[in-house]
Amino acid sequence: MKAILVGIIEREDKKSFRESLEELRELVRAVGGKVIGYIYQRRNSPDVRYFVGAGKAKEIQEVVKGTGADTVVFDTFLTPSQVQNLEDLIDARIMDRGTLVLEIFSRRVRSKTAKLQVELATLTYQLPRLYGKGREMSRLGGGVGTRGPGEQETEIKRRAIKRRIQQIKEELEEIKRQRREQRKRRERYGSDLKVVRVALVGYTNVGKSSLMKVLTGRDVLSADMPFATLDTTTSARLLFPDLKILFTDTVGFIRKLPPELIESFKATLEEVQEADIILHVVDISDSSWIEKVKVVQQVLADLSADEKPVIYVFNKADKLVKEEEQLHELRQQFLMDAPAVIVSAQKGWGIRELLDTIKQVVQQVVKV
Ligand SMILES: Nc1nc2c(ncn2[C@@H]2O[C@H](COP(=O)(O)OP(=O)(O)OP(=O)(O)O)[C@@H](O)[C@H]2O)c(=O)[nH]1
Ligand SMILES: [Mg+2]
Repeated sequence: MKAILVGIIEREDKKSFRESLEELRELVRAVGGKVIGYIYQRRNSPDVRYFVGAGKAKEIQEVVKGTGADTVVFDTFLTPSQVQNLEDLIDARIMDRGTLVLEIFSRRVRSKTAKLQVELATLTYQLPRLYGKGREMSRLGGGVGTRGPGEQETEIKRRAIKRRIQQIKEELEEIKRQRREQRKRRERYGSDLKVVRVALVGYTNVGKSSLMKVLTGRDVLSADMPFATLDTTTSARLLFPDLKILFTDTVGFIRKLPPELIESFKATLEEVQEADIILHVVDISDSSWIEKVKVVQQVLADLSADEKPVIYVFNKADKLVKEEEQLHELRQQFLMDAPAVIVSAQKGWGIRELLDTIKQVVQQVVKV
């Protein structure tokens, strides 16, 4: 994939515009693509027809021709008609943040649940975009740009998709039910043993899985790329002789995540909704960590999990100081209106303090 990225600067918000495009570049890389150029436009609101202005859209077509780019990725969620208009004008595959994130997810999924969730998200995303010549379908299917057959066939496809969506929803409902059963069984085991559920949440690539490994010894995948984790893993650790903590590692969030995706991942994210305590993991070596914290807080609110007790875990401290003894020097910089601990999952720094903080919060949450 040779891609050109397109974004608009709304108002004077240059910083978030730049960060958003940089992130989009990482997402293109995650599907093995290469970014060969950027095109942007300042405007107060997106154009209804092309997202960018008509003149700019023509310019994109020129650049595509000149550079041999095969894909144009828009840093937004395009409407179905915008996709069609752009495809009519530009001789390349048109993608937006939604299709790109969905493509990453479809390439990464392994487990049955995650596969179903991604398929559901993809179909839900496709459905309203399936119209006219049915081109959208072949495009999203990653196939060759075959011009689709016609209205009638589109209608047949729509019905098939709807049926499949219904089927997946039922299967996911069944999986949810089984997970609930499992949770109950885990909790019942040993009646004098108290169980507290702690969910690790955070922006993608901040180190949730690395922390999970340090906290529970469970060998989960961690990697320097967006969305390494697509399924939840739960693992236990005894904190007091009679208190078991169930840690759950979850899917990372990202700004402008397709709503269809969050909706589809509800089976997985139910672990977050059911948690007693949230560990909100933050990468403090990232200069835009505050914006990312806000994104995560918003998703938690969408999941109705924003009222739960939170512990902020400021990770990757080893990128800011050389030794564990220097962690306290960072404290002034990273104050929150909730308990916060500075750690390095990679070096194992601050883990003792993190466990102590979890204990304290547990004592407030449940009577131990
Ligand atoms: N320097 C440093 N790197 C870290 C630390 N913790 C994690 N990393 C690195 O950060 C990258 C992402 O780590 P993961 O644990 O996969 O992050 P995640 O939050 O689970 O990411 P997703 O599952 O993709 O959302 C990996 O390359 C890790 O090695 C840390 O404390 N210090
Ligand atoms: Mg992970």
